[in-house]
Amino acid sequence: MAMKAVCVLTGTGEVTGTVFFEQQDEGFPVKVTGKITGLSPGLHGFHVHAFGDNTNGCISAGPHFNPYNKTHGGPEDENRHVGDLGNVTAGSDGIANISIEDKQVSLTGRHSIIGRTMVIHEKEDDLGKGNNEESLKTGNAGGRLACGVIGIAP
Ligand SMILES: [Cu+2]
Ligand SMILES: [Zn+2]
Repeated sequence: MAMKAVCVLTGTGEVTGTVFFEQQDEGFPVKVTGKITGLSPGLHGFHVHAFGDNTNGCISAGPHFNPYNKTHGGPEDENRHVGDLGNVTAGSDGIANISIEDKQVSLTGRHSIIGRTMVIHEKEDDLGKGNNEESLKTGNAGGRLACGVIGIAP
């Protein structure tokens, strides 16, 4: 059986997006698809953050979702936050088409991402390779352009 989730991202600026998640039989990988518009061309960090709280905007979502207490990394790394989905790439039209298959984010179980927040960032995520302290926490991805709470989809 497939489990599906959806997230509508909004912020204080131009950036908006919709992201879809699909998981078959509680297994991996989970498919993440969708589109984000209004971005500057290039790479933008894309993560699941811990809380589904947007009361003071995207900042209320807290740090990257990290149930195993690891350091920040890239999606292909063993050592990463569960929420580390890496970067999405916007074209010269400011549109990022998302097509990711991830082996750690899950829509079921104890560490489900349902009810947490998806965030798109101002800058590129250095995937923990920036040689400074912040790189191992946030990937130096900068401000939070838009975000939304991940919810159960039909
Ligand atoms: Cu983030
Ligand atoms: Zn992280």
